[in-house]
Amino acid sequence: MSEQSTGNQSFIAVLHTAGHKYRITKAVNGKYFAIPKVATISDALELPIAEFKSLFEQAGSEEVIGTLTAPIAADSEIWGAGVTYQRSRDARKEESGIPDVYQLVYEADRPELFFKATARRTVGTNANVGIRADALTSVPEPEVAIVVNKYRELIGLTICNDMTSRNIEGENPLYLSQAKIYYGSNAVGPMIRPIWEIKDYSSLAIDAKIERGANIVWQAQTSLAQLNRSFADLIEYLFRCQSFPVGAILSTGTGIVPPLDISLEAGDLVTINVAEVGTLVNKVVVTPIDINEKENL
Ligand code: DO4
Ligand code: MG
Repeated sequence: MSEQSTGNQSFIAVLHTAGHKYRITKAVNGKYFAIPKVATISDALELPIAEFKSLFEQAGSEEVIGTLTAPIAADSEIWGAGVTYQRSRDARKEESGIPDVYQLVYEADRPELFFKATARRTVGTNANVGIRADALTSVPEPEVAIVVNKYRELIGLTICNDMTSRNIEGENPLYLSQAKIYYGSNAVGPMIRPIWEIKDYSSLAIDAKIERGANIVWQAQTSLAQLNRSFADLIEYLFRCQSFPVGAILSTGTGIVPPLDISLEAGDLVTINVAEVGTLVNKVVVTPIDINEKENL
C-alpha cells in the first residue's frame, strides 16, 4: 500500500489557513487553489452539483496556502451506516452478546444509520485519533464515505476511519453511541475525490493496516463491490424525514474488521487506502476520561 500519487487528478481539499479554519480549495499537483464564490464545504454543498462543478473547474488562478485538514466545515454532520458488509455482520455477531440484531439489520430493507461526528470530534490525515480510556478493546473501521449535497446529489468520495470501542458496543448494542462518539473517534480525508472524476467506483479496492513500531500487526483488504447496499439507497434513507441544509458526509460501513485478539494501542499507526480516493493515516492516542481542557488530542 503506497501513499497516493495525485498526478493530474484534482481533489476537493480543505485547508486550515491564517484566516479560516476550514477553507475549501481545489487541489492539483500538490497546490491548492481558491474556488470562486465558495469558501467552505458547506457553501459547496448548498449548490446543485452542476453549479459547484462549474465553479470547481474555474479554480486555478488564486493559490491558497495552509495546512491540509479534514474535508469538512465547522457545521458539517458526519453520519455512519452499519452492518453493510458481510464481514461487519459476522464480526459483530462474534463480539456481541445479542447477535441477532446484526443479522436482522443486514437483511432488512432499512439500513442502520447513526449520527457519528461533528467537526469538533473529527480529524484529518496525519492527526491523532483516540481510543477511549475506559474501553478494553478498540478497532479502526476503514470505510468509504460519500459526500452528499442538500439536493441528495453525490458530490464525491472520501475515506472515514469510524473508530469504535469494540467491547463497549459488544456488551450491549444500546451502548453504540458511546462506542462510536467521543473526542477523537472520527478521521476523514485526506481529501474528497469529485465523483465526476471517477469513471467507475463500483469495485474500488479498500486496504487497511495497523502498524506498531516496525511491525504490521493487522492488514486486510476488501472492495466496494462487497457493499451490500447502494449509495442511492443509503442516501434515500438518510434524507427521510430530515433535511441537510449544508449537506452531509455518510460513511458507508466497514468491510474489514480485525480479529478479536487485535486491539488498538497508543502509538499505533492506522493507514487506510481507497483506490482513486487516497490514503488516510492517523496515529492512535488515548482519549482521557477528562477531556474538557484539551483542544487537540
Ligand atoms: O452496528 C454497529 C455499527 C456498525 C458499523 O459501524 C459498521 O458496520 O461499519
Ligand atoms: Mg463503521
